[in-house]
Amino acid sequence: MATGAPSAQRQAVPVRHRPNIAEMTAPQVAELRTALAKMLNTRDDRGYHHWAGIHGLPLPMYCDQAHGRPAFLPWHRAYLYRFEQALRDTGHDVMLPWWDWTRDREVPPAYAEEARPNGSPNPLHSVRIDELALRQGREGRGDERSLMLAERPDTYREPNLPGTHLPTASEIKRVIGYSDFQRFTFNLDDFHGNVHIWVGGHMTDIPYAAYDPLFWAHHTMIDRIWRIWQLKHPQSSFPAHLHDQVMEPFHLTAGRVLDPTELGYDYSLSLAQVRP
Ligand SMILES: [Cu+2]
Repeated sequence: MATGAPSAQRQAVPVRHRPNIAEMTAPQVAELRTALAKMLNTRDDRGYHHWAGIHGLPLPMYCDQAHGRPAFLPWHRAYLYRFEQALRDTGHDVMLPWWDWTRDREVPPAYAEEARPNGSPNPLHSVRIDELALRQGREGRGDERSLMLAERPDTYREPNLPGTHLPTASEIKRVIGYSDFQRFTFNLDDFHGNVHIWVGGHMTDIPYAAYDPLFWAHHTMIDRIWRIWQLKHPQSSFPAHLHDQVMEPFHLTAGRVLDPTELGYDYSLSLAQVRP
């Protein structure tokens, strides 16, 4: 079964490239922040809280199907895709940026700065968590850590604490070398978890992680690594049982998200990265 290598005969949608956050210009970052601020002020199913809540709290927690499971990559790809559509629905021409933590070994300044140049709060820095999600966390509907984190209504980070580890370029290179999809998935899932722990604060807790705007840049990096892997291993098979599995609540099968270009996005890659 195809792994998502580009096919010449299907080019239904225009393809836009997701940017590296480190390469975005100040006006591009400003645009992203404006779009996110609008999404934060939207209190229906196009809003930030709706999308952040799908990952964990408020209940139900959909990501149960997506961590430590073979669906880890397609589930999160569908999730990013729908989130990006909602972000673009604000009327701003922005794409989800990725944070290459193998190169940029700190929280990107666009996310770390507390205020925008005009002095207003930077929505990439911190987000006020959904009321119901906080209440459910306090009631023990999340996990142990949620009980403590629910007392902090605004997402925070505490990066690089002793004992935490940010995956290195050579570690990720090794993982990309695994030709078996499931072996690749489970190893990448582990390294992805290391980044959550390294960032600290709400990112360490599945029920609240997606409220931190850095979550999206991290997972876009994970999605990009999968894309590199797909191009490097065009012959690798995708598990048949996963192919028709619906990634809930996105109404997309795993098979439907294999080729990013059919979803209207891609990543710019160097030849060295994708040469099989
Ligand atoms: Cu994650």
